[in-house]
Amino acid sequence: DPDLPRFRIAEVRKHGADSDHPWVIYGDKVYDITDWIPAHPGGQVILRAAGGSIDPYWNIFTIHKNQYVYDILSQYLIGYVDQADLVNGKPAQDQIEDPFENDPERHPSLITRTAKPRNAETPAEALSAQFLTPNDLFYVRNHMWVPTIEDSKSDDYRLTVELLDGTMKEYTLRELKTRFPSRKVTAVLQCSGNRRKHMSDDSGRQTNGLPWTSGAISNASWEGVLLSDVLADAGFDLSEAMSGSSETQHVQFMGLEAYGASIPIKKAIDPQGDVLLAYSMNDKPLPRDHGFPLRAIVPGHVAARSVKWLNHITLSDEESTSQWQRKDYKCFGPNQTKVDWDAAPAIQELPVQSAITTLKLGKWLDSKTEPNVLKNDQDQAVTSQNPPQQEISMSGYAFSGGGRSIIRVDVSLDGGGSWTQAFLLPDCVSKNGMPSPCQGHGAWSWKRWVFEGSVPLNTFKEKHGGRPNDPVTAAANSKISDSGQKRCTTVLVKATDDAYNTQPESHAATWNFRGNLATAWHRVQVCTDC
Ligand code: MTE
Ligand code: MO
Repeated sequence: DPDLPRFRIAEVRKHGADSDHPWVIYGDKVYDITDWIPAHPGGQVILRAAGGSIDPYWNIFTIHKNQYVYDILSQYLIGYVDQADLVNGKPAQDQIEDPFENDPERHPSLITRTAKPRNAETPAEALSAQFLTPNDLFYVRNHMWVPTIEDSKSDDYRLTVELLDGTMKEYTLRELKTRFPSRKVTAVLQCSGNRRKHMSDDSGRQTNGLPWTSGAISNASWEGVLLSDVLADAGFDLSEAMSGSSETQHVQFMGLEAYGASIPIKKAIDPQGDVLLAYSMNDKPLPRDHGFPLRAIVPGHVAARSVKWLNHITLSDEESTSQWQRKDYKCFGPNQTKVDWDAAPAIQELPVQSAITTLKLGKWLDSKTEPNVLKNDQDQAVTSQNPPQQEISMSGYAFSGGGRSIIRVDVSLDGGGSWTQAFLLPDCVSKNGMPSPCQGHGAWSWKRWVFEGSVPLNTFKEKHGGRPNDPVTAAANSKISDSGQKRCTTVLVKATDDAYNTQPESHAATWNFRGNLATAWHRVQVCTDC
């Protein structure tokens, strides 16, 4: 409609989130979204775009790129952006807000997979160097921008809890900290996409999602209050739920930027489940990237359920309706590429996992000539020449979900032909009168393992293509020159948990098109030019 008015962008900016009539720009059009806000399925998050362009947000929430949504928006058209503010028919790039501009600074050693939104893995060396991953090296998985809460206002940060009957109760962070006993729980968070790159590389089949190697997992000590204490205070009947007769089946968590997920009520009320509303990480306030000022921690479950920037909890008879609950974080068979999402359950407890995170080659140990002992069926003692041996040392992590502990880590130096056991570090044992650093009722933390051994020269076979992108392989092979004959062997690791669950041999067998739960034996090729 050419008769509609034209607005300068400066005018649109006055209609921000705090105004009575929030406006947004889409393309070169201006919309008054006041009446849409209460009906917007994503809730108030739409206000994030108010006063500016909605395009960069729809690039994040791609679900909006759909005729149905355009039709809704068109009802709210009030005018156009003034020609003076347009370049090639669109607002100039410098006029469009960057949704990520207030994201925090990040440690340069994190391995960035995407910058906006921020997705970065913990560097391999840091994974096994310490039992508790330092906050600034903890992997980051953000679907959207990092919400900004000022430090000075964090005690007034509000969490609302809504029961099945609609009853609402509100808590400030100050109330949570003062009215409930604080708890510490040491727990791993692992993304369902950890090792996805191994799955696609080893199976030779593409997967959808970020190409994480072994670093979408970290371990920390979390402090907060028990979810079950807060639910009880809000009026939820824990004993009814314990008896299994509550209509409430799920606890839905919502984050400030519209991320959402849920967990079964059974986990939430389990007195040994240790589900926290956490405000502290490794004895420091939660960093912004990890959910400041409040996040859920659901130990033993896939990290997608540990919702950051938590501001709303809903008790419900159904799961969260978010795509991260109903789609995305599910697995299907290797043959299933067009799926009925509802046919598979959402990932909750994690399966058993392990990885090699450091690998060093040491000296060649000289060949030894050893006299053979005379055996019964021999009439002559012979001396045998033992081949030289390549020293090798490795370390890594092993972890299982559901609080199941790791009972054994098996290592092979010859591609799975023979096996030996790695040493499990006693991280959770109290030392010198000091209490154990592991808190909580389950084996929520990883076990770090180390292995020292040697590989006989004749184990190395002629070279068959390396995996130069794997940081572990690259580090191990950095001593090997590119020229000349190479002989390689594959070292690998697998772990077993206390239910005797163990990892699958191949990624091909558990391949799924979303690349979730890549837990096959971690293989690393080691080469020599001897
Ligand atoms: N919570 C919110 N609000 N937004 C998110 O994008 N990502 C989830 C989960 N909680 C996410 C979230 C996913 S998929 C993972 S793996 C973990 O947070 C990552 O937690 P971290 O960044 O602290 O390692
Ligand atoms: Mo994740």
